[in-house]
Amino acid sequence: MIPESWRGGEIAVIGMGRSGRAAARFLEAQGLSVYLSDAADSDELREVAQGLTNDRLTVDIGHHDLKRIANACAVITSPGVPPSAPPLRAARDAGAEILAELDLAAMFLGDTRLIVVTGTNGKTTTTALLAHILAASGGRELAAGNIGLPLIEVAGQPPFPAWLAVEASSFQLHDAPHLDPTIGVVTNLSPDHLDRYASVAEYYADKRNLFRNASADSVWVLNADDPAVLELAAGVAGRHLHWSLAGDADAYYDRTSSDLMLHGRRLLPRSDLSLLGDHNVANALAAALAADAANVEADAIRAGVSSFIPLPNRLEPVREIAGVLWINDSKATNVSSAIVALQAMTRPFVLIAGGRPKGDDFSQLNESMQSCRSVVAYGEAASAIVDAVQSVARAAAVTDFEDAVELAAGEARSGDVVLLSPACASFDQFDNYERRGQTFRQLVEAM
Ligand code: UMA
Repeated sequence: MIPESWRGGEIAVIGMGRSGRAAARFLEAQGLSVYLSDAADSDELREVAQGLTNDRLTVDIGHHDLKRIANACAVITSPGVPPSAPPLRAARDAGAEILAELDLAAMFLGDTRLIVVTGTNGKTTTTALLAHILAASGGRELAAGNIGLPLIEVAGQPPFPAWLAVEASSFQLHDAPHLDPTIGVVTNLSPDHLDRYASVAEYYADKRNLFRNASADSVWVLNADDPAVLELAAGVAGRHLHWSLAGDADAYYDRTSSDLMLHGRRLLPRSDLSLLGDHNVANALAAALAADAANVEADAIRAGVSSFIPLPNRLEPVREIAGVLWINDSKATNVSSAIVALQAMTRPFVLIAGGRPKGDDFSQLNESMQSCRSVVAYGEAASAIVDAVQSVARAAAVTDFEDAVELAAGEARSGDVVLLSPACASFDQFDNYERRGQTFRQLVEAM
């Protein structure tokens, strides 16, 4: 339902990425006046602006009209725009309502029950797996939010599904007062995005916004092995369910029989999972437990989990060449995510890491380097990575990504893995981590 006050003026949409474009289109289709702006300027943005502009939708690129934003009835923001950015500061100073694109969508999704997945790592795989399980129990496979499809696009295309898997980042949770998950999942917590947050506590505080509308009817699916997750959810209203890799819980991994267990019963053997690594067993337990809380039958959960294939860029096996398996984990844009990949290695490996550092401590990688043959570091973080790891592994620094791949090929021996798990953002040499993964895949395919 459109708030009446929104009809009296203009809605400002900040940022013209996927979220901003989709939000502007949605609002315009509701008959509202929209002012969309982006600080950046490029041929691509100009072209998109041309396609979007009409009587109700004005687009500015290359700058934000702060006065216009301050006078807006409401301001819809994109995840990549930090709260300290001038347009959001102007909106706040003027007392305008600021809502994340995700939150705007939540206002319009009718009776759809949301399963919202957040956490530092594993949330995309868990969300995709949940969507796959929901599809195995009938309906189309649909996952939205940080995973790539802006939630507002789903809100613009009724009929809505009964249940929907949504990945939410801390950025999206920052301005999400309407988001009210029927089921919420927290995969794990560790320091991340310290280029945007002044402290880890600030980052966790945004994650805690998942619980903002908690009530006795809410269900929270939590990682029992992660004290930070348990602390985050402590005292939150609703039913708390837990999964664990370490011991008994609502869903757990039985290491003796190698089975995934749900409410004390065998759900499926680990060998039925095509995902690599213990962290993916955790993701599967989380998704299974959330699906069970959404009343999905055990048979559909089993069918969904066992037919799920790894997502691109997340420990994605690309190709085996002369006994060397090349794995693309470009999604590992922070140290904790790269550690998870290192721990999943069952063969000696050559690690390719680097890109733009996000303030993480690279020496944390060292504890998981026992079977590392060598490290090839590239990009802006190259020398920092070499300095941090050279006490435990042979390490070399190069500038370009392509050179890193070539050097890694020379380092690896038959039986090894070459693992791209950068522990850094991609932005020094690529538009995003997907492009970095795609380039890796292409280079490996061309060998
Ligand atoms: N901008 C301004 N003014 C500013 C600052 C930025 O206009 O002061 C502009 C930028 O020029 C840019 C736009 O704002 O054009 C920001 O767009 P965006 O970064 O929010 O990009 P979207 O395409 O809308 O993508 C976002 C998420 N991006 C981020 O959170 C950085 C996508 O998550 C998400 O898939 C998409 O919405 C749909 O929901 C990506 C991501 O990297 C995958 N997420 C982070 C992560 O997973 O670690 C959180």
